Amino acid sequence: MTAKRIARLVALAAATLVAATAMAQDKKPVSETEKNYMGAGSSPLADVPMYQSTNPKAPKMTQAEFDKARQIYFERCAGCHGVLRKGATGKPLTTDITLERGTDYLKTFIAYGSPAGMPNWLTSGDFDEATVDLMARYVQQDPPTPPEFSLEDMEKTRKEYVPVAQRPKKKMNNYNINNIMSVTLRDDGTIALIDGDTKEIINIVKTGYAVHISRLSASGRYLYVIGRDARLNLIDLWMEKPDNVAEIKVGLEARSVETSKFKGWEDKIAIAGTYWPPQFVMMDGDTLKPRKVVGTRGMDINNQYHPEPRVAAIVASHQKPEFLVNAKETGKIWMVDYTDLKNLKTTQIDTAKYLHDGGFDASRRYFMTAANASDKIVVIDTKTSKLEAIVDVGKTPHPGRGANFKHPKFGPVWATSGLGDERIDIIGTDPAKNKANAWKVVQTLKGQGGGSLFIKTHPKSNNLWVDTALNPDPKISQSVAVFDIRDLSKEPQVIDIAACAKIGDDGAKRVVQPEYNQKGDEVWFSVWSAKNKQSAIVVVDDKTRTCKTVLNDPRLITPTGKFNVYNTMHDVY
Ligand code: DHE
Repeated sequence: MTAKRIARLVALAAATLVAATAMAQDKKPVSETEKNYMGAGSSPLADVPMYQSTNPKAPKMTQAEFDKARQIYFERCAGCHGVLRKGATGKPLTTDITLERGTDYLKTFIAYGSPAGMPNWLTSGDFDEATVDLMARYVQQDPPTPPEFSLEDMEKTRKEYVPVAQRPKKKMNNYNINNIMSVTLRDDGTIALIDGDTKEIINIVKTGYAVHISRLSASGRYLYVIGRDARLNLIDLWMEKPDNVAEIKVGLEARSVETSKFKGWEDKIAIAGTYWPPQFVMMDGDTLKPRKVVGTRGMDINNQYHPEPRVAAIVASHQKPEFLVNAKETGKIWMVDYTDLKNLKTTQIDTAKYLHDGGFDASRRYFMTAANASDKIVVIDTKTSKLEAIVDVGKTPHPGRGANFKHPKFGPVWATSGLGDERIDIIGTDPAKNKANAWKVVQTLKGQGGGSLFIKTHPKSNNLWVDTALNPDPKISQSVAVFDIRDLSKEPQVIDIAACAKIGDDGAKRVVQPEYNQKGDEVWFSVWSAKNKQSAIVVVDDKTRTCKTVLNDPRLITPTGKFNVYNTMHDVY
């Protein structure tokens, strides 16, 4: 064995030990699946000009090397370590830490990974030796800071394609709007509007880059679509052919959008949250004119300052004129009263880290949201604007908006699946009539495995569908498990949805996100392959659990999320 190799192995052992110790003190290890998910979308910040200070203690890099490393960092690393490298799912990589560790240590860490979840970039074949060296030197430079994005910056990007006065005064088409599906075509920068009754594509609408979610205005007329590049599109479903009527860029990177739902405030206000800058903005619902920006930077639940609390899920309260805004890294949920934007009233509720996705219970009083790094579900009472409970669940819960149903024994419940293990946790949600079961895991089901992103049912259905889209085993990622709500002791049926699509052996064909039609008698699944491969949507008959229709129009490029107008409007899930 060469001296160089011995030195490397010693350094590796040291790195592993440090990582394991840090992990024990800091947070739980992250699985391959979770890592892939967190870094799922390369950050749109890679191409943004940034402020750069120089650190004389850092190893030398040419400008070309720095630019290359910065690109790689935002494509591969920022999702876990954060834009400012303050740490999120991954560890902090600020220069006080990296300069002390030094190039050799960092190279080992980058090359071989750690048990806490750092990928083995060299041995996996993703990086060569030169790239490992480049990245080890890069993380010792001061982190480049992307620009802020003010209300004026937003306003400059705003376009009203069809001014309010020129929009239809009534519905101008014959579509059953309530049953339209807005389908994310992730890598195409578009959404497909699909008529849920006829399964015909109504329009493919240009939107932001790697679109994330669609949400509806309270009336169901307006559809809001947010891209990862923070471009927000407003689509009018009353038009003869529904299309964009307005657009704005609300920041540099984003995932969430929602609209005011409280009585008297229907369709009035839209809100979008950004990952960068860490803030949220409230806008006029029909024109997207920005009215108020609020930063989320500040202390976390442990009273530590965090410069980059990304805004994750946002929901609109049905109890009060308020939005609930998840600040991921601080573990705080902001309740934002939207009645008076000049004299803005906000309440911050300390919960757990890192807040991600969630939805309401069936009564629409309680907001149930995942604190994924803590393996917990946080429950907020939107009537009292207070923390109601924090419930321990399986590893890295990921409910989407979750699934509500009446359990034969425990009454009203809400369920989540997760990324980290096969557990499906069922939580009692009725403190008024079923107090003993409220905010407790009343039953745990065993799904197909980890890598689950979404779980779904419908008030008219007896089925509980669980995807496993990110499970490393293709047999599992291409199929779904379906449980009978009337008897949850029964083994789930496993349905090979990808096989129903009949799109050949090529492509990943990950089956993702069950979504019901309005009636609750069909459930739609995306069969998600890469951009250059055939994807599809499979519609399953909910009663017979058999594949009913396959949508394989070549325009359906990388379909992921699907949002039924009625169910999204009314928080039916
Ligand atoms: Fe999502 C919801 C963030 C990767 C599909 N995703 C959300 C929400 C957040 C979020 C904060 C909740 C929004 C809300 O309710 O207001 N997602 C992130 C990420 O940060 C992450 C981990 C990595 C990234 O870089 O984006 C990520 N998400 C993905 C994917 O890879 C998925 C599977 C495919 C895709 O389209 O990119 C994906 N996320 C979705 C979907 C929803 C979602 C379909 C909405 C589910 C719903 O039923 O409401």
